[in-house]
Amino acid sequence: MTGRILGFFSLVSTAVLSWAAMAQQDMPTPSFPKEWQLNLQTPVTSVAHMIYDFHTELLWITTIISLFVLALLLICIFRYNEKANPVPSTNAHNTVLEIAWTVVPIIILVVIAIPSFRLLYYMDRTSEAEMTLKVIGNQWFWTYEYPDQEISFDSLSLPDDQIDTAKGQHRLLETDKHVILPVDTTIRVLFTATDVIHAWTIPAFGVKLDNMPGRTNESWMKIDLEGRYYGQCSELCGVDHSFMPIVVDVVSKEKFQAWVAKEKQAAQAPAVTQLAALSR
Ligand SMILES: [Cu+2]
Repeated sequence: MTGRILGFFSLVSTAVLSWAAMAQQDMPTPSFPKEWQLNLQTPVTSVAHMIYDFHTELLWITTIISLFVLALLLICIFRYNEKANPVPSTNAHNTVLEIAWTVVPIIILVVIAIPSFRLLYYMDRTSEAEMTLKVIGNQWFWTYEYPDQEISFDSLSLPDDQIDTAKGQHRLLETDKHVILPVDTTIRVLFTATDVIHAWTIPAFGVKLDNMPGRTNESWMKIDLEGRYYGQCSELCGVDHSFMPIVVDVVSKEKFQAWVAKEKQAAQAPAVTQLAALSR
């Protein structure tokens, strides 16, 4: 009997392991940076899209201001140098001009501030989360908890000698266990830490928030596209700060449910196996 129980659970654990291996096989990486790429990583959440658009808007504003200042400088250099303009003007004040160069920058700042605050409040939190992911920073690895699904695990960086570039793996960006999340689902993300400040960051999701020991920060994401996404700890947290990569596999809702079921089974298996061993 004991042998049968053990056999059953070894079968289950083999199935779980092979499923885990399958889940970590090559997936599309829609947002991975390309060589010589300009601009931000391809956004895959509404927040990341809004950050991208806001960044583009700011780039236009700063480009126009820079060109305007450059034009003024060139006019000064060529039209008002000593040779071209031997008798300089003695004007010291111009009321209209002074009002203009005070009011115009205020208008520009307001034009920047309104969408900036709108975005800040939009990305702050969601009231309609379908699930929660809790991200805990440790020196120097991440712990993930899925409170609704009652799953938790640690995710550690893969050392260089375990990186298989033939499989499309990247040095300092791979982890032994991936975060699995469902596509098209509003996910509340809670951030905290056990020791020092870390920052969980996925550029493609537009998520970057400090994991503070002793408090919980909150954000959210709804990922539009299935695939594998990479991130890194973005708060200097100690000597192994650069060894805290993040890998998120975004899968269909069905695959996510299947993964949840397997994880729960895997979590229960060792306890039952121990019991079986005790009863021998
Ligand atoms: Cu860190």
